Amino acid sequence: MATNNLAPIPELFVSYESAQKLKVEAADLTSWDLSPRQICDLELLMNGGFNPLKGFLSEEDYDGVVENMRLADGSLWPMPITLDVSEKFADSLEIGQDIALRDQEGVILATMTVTDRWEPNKAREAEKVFGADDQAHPAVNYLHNTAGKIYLGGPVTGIQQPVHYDFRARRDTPNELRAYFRKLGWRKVVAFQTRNPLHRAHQELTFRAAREAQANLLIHPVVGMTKPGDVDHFTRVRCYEAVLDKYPGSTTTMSLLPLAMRMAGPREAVWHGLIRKNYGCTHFIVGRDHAGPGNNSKGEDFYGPYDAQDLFRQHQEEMGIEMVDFKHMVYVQERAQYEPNDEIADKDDVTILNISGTELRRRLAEGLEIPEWFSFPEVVAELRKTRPPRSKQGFTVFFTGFSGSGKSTIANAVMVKLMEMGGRPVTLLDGDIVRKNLSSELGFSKEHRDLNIRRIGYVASEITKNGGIAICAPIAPYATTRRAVREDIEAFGAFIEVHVATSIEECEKRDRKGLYKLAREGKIKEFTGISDPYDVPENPELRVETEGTDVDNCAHQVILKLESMGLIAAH
Ligand code: PPS
Repeated sequence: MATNNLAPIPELFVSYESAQKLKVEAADLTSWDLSPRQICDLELLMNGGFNPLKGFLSEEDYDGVVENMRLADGSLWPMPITLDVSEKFADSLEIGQDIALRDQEGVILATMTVTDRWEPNKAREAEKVFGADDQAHPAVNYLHNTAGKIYLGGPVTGIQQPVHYDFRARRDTPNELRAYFRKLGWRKVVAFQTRNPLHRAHQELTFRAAREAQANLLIHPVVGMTKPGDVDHFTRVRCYEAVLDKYPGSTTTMSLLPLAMRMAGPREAVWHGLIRKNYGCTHFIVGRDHAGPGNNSKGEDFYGPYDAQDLFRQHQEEMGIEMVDFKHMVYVQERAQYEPNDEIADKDDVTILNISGTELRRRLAEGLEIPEWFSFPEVVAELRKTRPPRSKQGFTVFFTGFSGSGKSTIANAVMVKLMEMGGRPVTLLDGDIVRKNLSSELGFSKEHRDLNIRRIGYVASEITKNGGIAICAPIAPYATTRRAVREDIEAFGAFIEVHVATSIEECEKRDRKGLYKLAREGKIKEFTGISDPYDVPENPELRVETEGTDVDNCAHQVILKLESMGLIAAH
């Protein structure tokens, strides 16, 4: 591999003057509001990151990419970059028509001439591109459950880049990075792709990779979309900034890549390489299980640990970017330094230390020590700010059960006990109160109940995200809706489902509000437990029996559960 050719690469933008004109003209076109993932794809299409693509893939290109990683003209391209839309939108178009592509605020970013419209075989795409039609794979899940049914293809004319307000100085287009490398005389550049915070082992391995390739180093983290559950990019970028200071002066730089990852392992590695080539890099670090999606639905890995390296190696010559294998770096206590695991000759005589990702998350969650040999104090401090110990994080207690089961009474008692302890704000989202305020226009059909619960879930997720305690007490009769709310909330903190398991007979006997009588008389329709279904929670965090147990005791059970989960400090 020689040095890089840093001539500018083609972009899809028109000149500034043409863009102003086109923007006015495009206002009259039929518009497609891009999804967050499509915005990421469009940005890299327009700025040349996805060179040689000239737009969203045509059907012929798509078929080639899915089948054998090649565009119709034979060029290597492993990932389908498609504009998925609803059937209704697709049906409203004529082939050959220009459409405007808008961001989520309605700003026109580009126009596209629709040359192709087809219904893809998603099962085939999943099998070929991601290795299995298994929805445990985040991209397969996206393909089946988020992506539209129809794909549109056609060339794109770029008007403006998507607007980013964060870390502007750290965002570069391929041509901006190329110009930077040209200016600094960086003729060999090794890129490091990452979606995780960097610790000492990463700093060591990236620096070694650069030294081996006699190259400069580009830390090129993805800030578009990564794997659900990853540390948010704001925190990560602050961590990267801290690590950047640890490299010898002027050897290393960092730029943020607005890519939407697919976690497609081997194909993703090749895709990442092609993108870095466009950004002017000569070398690319590929690790064990590069861009791995985690386990499949049988609990096994989707790809072999070195499949990504193998596929990259097969294609690297054609790609024009060379792979540097990732070394698994471990800390050797006696020598107080990181060394590649496979180069340690005296393994039996030394102490090798390592902290796994799971162990790190546990230590953060419990506020335990994270040693200096593992990470930089600045990085740990940033992570602690975002992931405070569980006893300082927000959480949601979600009571569910029949009307009159005692949900509200227990929820009130729990609220008061938590307020007595202090430390975090507590909000009660009681079924009746929510229906008077947030959901006053809703009735009790399945659709309306779901909407009501999703609203409660949304408010609770915001409270949880901001470090508060949300206590919800609706009937929430449907398991699927409860699961969806759980997923929304668990992105930010713990979700504790409490089934108030009072039997329907007992609720009816108590009939505190006289509603059961009316329901039996048919004066209230769709009454849960009488004339409407209730899915009993299968695995709630806690089930409380109220028959023969007083309210104080029920509330205490909830408090004990919260303590055992580390959400409130033991007292
Ligand atoms: S849901 O299903 O979760 O949206 O219901 P929720 O918002 O908790 O509202 C339940 C309260 O509304 C009263 N009510 C009914 N409940 C069930 N079915 C029907 N048809 C109905 N009509 C009115 C009832 O008082 C519920 O209050 P709680 O506090 O649960 O007793």
